[in-house]
Amino acid sequence: MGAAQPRPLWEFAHERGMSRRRFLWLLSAGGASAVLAACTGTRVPADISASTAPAAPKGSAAPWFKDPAPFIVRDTSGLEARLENMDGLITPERFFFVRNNSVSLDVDADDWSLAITGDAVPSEIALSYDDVLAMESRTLEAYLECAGNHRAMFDLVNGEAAEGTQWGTGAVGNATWTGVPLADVLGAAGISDDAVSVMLVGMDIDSPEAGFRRVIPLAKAMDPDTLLVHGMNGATLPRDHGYPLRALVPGWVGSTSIKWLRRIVVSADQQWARNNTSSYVLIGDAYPPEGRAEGKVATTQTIKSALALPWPAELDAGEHHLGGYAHSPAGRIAAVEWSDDSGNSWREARLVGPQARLGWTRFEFTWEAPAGSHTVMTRATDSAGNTQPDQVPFNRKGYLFNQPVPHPINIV
Ligand SMILES: Nc1nc2c(c(=O)[nH]1)N[C@H]1C(S)=C(S)[C@@H](COP(=O)(O)O)O[C@H]1N2
Ligand SMILES: [Mo]
Repeated sequence: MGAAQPRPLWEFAHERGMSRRRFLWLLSAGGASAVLAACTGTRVPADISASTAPAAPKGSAAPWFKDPAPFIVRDTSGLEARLENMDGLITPERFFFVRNNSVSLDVDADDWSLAITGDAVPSEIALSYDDVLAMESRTLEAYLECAGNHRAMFDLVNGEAAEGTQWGTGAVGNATWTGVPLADVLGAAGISDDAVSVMLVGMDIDSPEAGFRRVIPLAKAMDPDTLLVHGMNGATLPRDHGYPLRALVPGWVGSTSIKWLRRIVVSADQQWARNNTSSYVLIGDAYPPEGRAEGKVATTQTIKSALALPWPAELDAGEHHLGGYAHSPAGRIAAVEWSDDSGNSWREARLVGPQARLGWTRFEFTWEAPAGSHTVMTRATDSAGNTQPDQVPFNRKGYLFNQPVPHPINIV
């Protein structure tokens, strides 16, 4: 008699929470090894050479359906945008970065609901997709950035490597988002006067707490700009970005903008979860711990700027019009300066309008490129007076690096 039949791969993948559609896609793209890699969360090596990694490395599984070709594939959970693909202010969906802590989920909106619960919700409610769509929506332009954007610079610029996906400068995008203010949903549910914290919970079954989640204070939840988003850039929210419904918490680290939203828990107490105790926490000598967190909880983003160029860039000698993007959670960008002498002297770049209140800004300047190897740095200042600092104290998980980035440019 032969050996026992191996268990069908589909059965194994299904038990690990994989959808049939994704299973078939992985199988066709990378065979059984791709399916297994996705099931077991195997990581592929990071790729820092931004200009030559258009597709997923061989044998690795891309846990998304979006075409990875325009992106830098950092590992199986991240598609990093190439800012050089962009010229306008709105990032098209095909160029918008993806960051998944587990995998992109296939959610059937007809079979989905959003629960509003917690000890500060006297009578819990559930909203269907149609219920959400029937509420009044607003549209705003806002940038969305991963807390780990620029993480590779802790190593490349300061010589001290941080843990985690070694993002360059492309874990950020700027889109128009259409959604219902979270405040209206909380109003519809009816929350008690003693409510202080709101936890947003996603559907990811693979994440450590079964549901990727983040807590925000009531005031941020009631901010009219904090949305439950069902539309992106004028179309239905795509699956990789959280269909059918995601949170958008402008100005806060990207991990707060929970995708594939399932549950909102309102409490009269502060709530703690992995994403405000050990993850998305600045851990290091300069960051005293707060509450139950191991360090300082990462909440709002910091002011940053980056050139829209490959890393490293190669240009011909002569005059170039270089461009890039700057953004701050604290207000519009007031100025961007640039330097080609390691920050000894700075010149003013042009800001290309119009600037949305919560969006990013494009800047441009003309550079007469001499032959040889150079670095060009940019430094933004916002309307509140914040400027990118010369030095950011190290934190173990590499969040919120916002020193001016020395962008390598070879003139050939
Ligand atoms: N449910 C869920 N929401 C999530 C995540 C996730 O893994 N699961 N990743 C977060 C992180 S770390 C970031 S930076 C943003 C990225 O949003 P995007 O993939 O739409 O660009 O989504 C956030 N929301
Ligand atoms: Mo993130």
